[in-house]
Amino acid sequence: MRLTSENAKIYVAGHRGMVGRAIWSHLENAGYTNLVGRTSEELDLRDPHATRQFFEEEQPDFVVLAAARVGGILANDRYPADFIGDNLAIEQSVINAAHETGVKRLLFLGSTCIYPKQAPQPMPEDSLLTGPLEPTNQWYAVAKIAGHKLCEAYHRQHGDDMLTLMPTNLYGPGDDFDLETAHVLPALLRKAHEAKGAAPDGSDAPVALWGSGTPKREFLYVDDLADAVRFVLERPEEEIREVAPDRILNVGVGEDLSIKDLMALIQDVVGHDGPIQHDRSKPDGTPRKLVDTSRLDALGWTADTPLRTGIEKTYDWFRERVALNVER
Ligand code: GFB
Repeated sequence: MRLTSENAKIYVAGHRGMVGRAIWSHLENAGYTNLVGRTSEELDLRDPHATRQFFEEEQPDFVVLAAARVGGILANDRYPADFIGDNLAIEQSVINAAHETGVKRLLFLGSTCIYPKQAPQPMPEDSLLTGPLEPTNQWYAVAKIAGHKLCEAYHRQHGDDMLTLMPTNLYGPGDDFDLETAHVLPALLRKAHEAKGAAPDGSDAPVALWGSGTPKREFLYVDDLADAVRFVLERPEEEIREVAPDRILNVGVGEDLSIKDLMALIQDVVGHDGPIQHDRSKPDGTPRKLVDTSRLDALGWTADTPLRTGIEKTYDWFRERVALNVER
């Protein structure tokens, strides 16, 4: 028996971002007709008073907190105050308002950068806070750890049904393709696309790969995360308590690859065979962050979009929407 009825009012915080948009359409397709969203212009979630007023007015039954300031390794390293400050403010506003207005379940989305730089691979949920963080994204990581701890604290002190999903690196339609702020997969897709035939002699121009290319990353297609969000939202509390007494669940695909191999796969999808140049002035970040997915496996969920399929879908979206605007 699932926790959520079809007319349950579900507030998707951050419904216009890559993740929130995928969650919204996935919930609609699953038959949920009572979804609520606000753009950041309509409601600044960093403002606790405006957020509380919104919760009082709308009285959502369920909340998915996908709103966050996100970005790739360079953005995290360059804008630490934004990454820790904005995300802490959003979490405080939304999680506190959910508690104060009696939301049935709040699902908070974190990120696997919260685990220690040298965590055992694959990283189990209980490796949290067992070692130092990766410096480049410690700001975002501390904010996401605080958000998870706030959910855990409300559960312990007040019995609130709040829990955290920890997705691995996400990608897909609606991603950020700005080369300064993007994550690696969309950045390399755009670079390879724009380098095709761009050399003076009409051959493919070189693509600049940041760092050594040796770090390994795991990539989860955003629609699979959206399915995991729906799946966990529907789980009865006793099932959650059984596998995740500490209220945290990793979401991943169970395999990773080096950035170098990702580049080769993207070149194959895009049809780029120019040279790859390493920009060693850029950071490698954490050497690896593969997540242990045994808790979600135990609940009966696994991801099902192969990496190549997800890259092809993302590239199609990019060409239809982003490349044209950028080229214009
Ligand atoms: O995806 P990414 O920016 O973030 O970088 P993280 C992953 C790896 O790809 C790093 C390399 O080793 C980068 O040096 N890389 C190679 C590139 N070429 C590029 C490029 O053109 N652009 C980018 N962006 N990377 C993020 C955290 O860490 O993971 C966030 O900073 C969040 O806070 C996210 O947690 C999930 O995977 O290293």
